[in-house]
Amino acid sequence: MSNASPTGDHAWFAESRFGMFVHWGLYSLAARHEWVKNRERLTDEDYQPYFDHFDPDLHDPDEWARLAQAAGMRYLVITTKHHDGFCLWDSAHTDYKVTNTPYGKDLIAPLVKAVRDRGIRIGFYHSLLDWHHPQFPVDGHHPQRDDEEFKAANADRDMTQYTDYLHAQVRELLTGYGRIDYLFFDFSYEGRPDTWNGKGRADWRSEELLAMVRQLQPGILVNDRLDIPGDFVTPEQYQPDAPLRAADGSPVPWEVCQTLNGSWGYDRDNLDDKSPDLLIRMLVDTVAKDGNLLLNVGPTGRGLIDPRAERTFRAIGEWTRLHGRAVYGCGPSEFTAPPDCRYTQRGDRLYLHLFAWPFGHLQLPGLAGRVRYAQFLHDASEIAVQSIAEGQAPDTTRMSAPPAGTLTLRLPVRRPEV
Ligand code: FHN
Repeated sequence: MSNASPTGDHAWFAESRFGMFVHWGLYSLAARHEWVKNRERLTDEDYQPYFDHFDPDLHDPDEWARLAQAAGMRYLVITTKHHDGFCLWDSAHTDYKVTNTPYGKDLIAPLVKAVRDRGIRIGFYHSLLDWHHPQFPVDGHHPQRDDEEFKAANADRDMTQYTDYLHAQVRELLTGYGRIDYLFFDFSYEGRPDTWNGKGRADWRSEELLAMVRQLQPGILVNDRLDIPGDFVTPEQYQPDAPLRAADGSPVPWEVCQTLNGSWGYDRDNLDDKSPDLLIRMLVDTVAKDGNLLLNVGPTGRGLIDPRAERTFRAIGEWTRLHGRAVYGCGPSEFTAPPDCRYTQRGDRLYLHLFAWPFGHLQLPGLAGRVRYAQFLHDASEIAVQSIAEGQAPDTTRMSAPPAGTLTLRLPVRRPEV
């Protein structure tokens, strides 16, 4: 059962199906993972050099927007603040912000403009956790930490003051940059403040915060990580087995976020890249199950998207350029796809995605007499198939491998007469 009460404007979200997630901040300079401060148990002093040297001289927001567009991504989500508490905009509520680093300028406004100028929608990621704020519970994410030590460290910390700060910054972000389409609040599955500070559950004052968000940005889509139902559910780094449904069986909007290599922030030595083919199949699998894919990139400390990530996004773009009509605005089909295949459907257009070469004729159950012709999307050739009798399928012997990833056939079907 999924935890969502859809309120926001979902039309663009279901049409988009594919977005770019950008994790960028001081940790990008460390180039070892966005949790580097926590995992290496760095003190504020240990971490300060990344602040003192943050000057992304090669950053060009239009390059990022261009790459998102080239990949076929219809929205871009930027980390305004991650768990380390560093703010990418000129917040009036803290000195721990980009305008106090050598870079000295707001990073959010130019990116919002570059993204919007290319007709791409903008989303903000905002961490509920804050390892830098003096009132946020001391990070207790070390199982070996002694509870008594936690309680002593947190005894004089006032979560209410931190939550006031959280609300004030969200207000800044939602009033300073025009129309914002999407908001991704984030905690950490690895642990929660309610188990950290020994003072009971962390109180984000979620209902109050969400009401403010909707008042400031009517129609905005908010995820499900505020401890109360949001507009969409957020499985992370795994593909649900089927479309998500609420208790009453109604569809639940969802978005899976995936990394290119297991790290959200730039991780220089991490070579576990997912192939474009795998990522394309993840996109198709997600849409076939009525979801969106938010695919992440972690730019470098100098503001560049590294060449490996760029090559992957451009290869995906080769596929979306040819097959985009088989994912954008599509969803699951009432027909059952053959093995190693997925169906996506939009109206009377059924798209058959072949994840593996068919060894023989495909079985297309339920399609007998419903298909007038099939069309290979990657070369737009049409095979006049007068009809597909049960168990028959378009002649696949003439298939040529698409530039990347799956081959998509288009099988226009007439919906069963009601
Ligand atoms: O702890 C974060 C992590 O760094 C990353 O931001 C992901 C992205 O969804 N969210 C949390 C882990 O669930």
